[in-house]
Amino acid sequence: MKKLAKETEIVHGIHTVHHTSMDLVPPIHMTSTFKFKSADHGAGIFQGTEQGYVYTRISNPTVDLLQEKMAVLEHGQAAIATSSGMSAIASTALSLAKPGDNFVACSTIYGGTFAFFNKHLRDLSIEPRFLAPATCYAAQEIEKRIDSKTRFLYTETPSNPTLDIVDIELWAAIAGKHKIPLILDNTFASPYLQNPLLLGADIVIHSATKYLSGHGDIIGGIIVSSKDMIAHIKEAYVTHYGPIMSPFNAWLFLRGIKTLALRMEKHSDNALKIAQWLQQHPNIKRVYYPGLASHQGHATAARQMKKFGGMMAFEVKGGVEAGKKVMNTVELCTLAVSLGDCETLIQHPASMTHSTYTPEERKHAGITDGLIRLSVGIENADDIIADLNNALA
Ligand code: LCS
Repeated sequence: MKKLAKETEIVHGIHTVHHTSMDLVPPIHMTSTFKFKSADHGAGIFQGTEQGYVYTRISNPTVDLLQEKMAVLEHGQAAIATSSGMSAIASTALSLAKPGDNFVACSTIYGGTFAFFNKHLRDLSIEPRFLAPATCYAAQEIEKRIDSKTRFLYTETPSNPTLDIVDIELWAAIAGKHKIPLILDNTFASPYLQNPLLLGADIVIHSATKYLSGHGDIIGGIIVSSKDMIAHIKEAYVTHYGPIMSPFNAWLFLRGIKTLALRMEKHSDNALKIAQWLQQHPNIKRVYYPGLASHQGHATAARQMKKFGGMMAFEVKGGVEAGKKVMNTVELCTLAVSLGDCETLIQHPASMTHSTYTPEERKHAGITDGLIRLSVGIENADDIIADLNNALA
């Protein structure tokens, strides 16, 4: 078949047929174990001389379909679906680094990821070497932190919560030069807006909880990479520690992904309109959105993303107290963490998603106390603007 457009792959994009009943939508294989035809057949599957399923912690047909779809959408060779975005990150990091090793990461990342790196990996004597946002653009600064014990580079773009943009090709070139993998958390962009593996990244991670689900009802994670890397992460971590996705959730993710293109178009168009409106509002101090020409990473984002996504942040004049008033006054925007849902969500990083940082660490990462993060939904943009306008007044 001729190469399919992204929207078509999002709807189709699976080549395996595991069933014979001709369903349009594949069934959910809710089974923990699978029958063997004979003792020899079972032994053959274990040895790899026969094809077949054994046990859902190892693999499951419904989860396989999601993994195959994500490998197609991210242009990788294989994927692993995990129980959460955090377990995707933990599985990847712990399969690559051992006590005594280190890795280099931007300091502006999801607060849960930062805490995992800064506390839990440190406790295991795996050292994170963090870069402040301005230094994430400087090859020299990144390379200065790499030595013979550096096992991977890690970054998000756009970043949570300040929407910093990292030049994926620059980071990939450095990773390639030092023969270490570049892990890229593509949660904010989704595979519809950005494909890091095509730009040289080695491993893509998603908190599937967000845009891949799109409906705010499930938690999950995805790792996409080469066949060899995926086999390594499975063998070194996932199969033995068991942070796998349930077949039921995999089925819901397959359902959510079908509308990814439509949703990302609407999220992006709404966000751009709202960012432009906020930027000219007299009570707004600063807007963080890569779609604005004033954003430091605008040109890079325009090069590596199809549109600029549904996430933004802003600061209100009057600091933390004025920001609190906005969050307590909005009616349509929902005060909640998470992101990527149909509903517009608003939250305060310093006291919520990024309260895992100390005030000094937040300063280093460029996360101000007055910053408010908005996950723009797919409602009518004018209704969201009217709600914000009322709250800002
Ligand atoms: N990566 C990014 C960029 C995230 O934003 C999150 C969660 C994760 C990984 C972890 O994924 P999870 O285990 O939650 O599926 N971000 C959240 C946020 O900003 N608010 O609530 C969760």
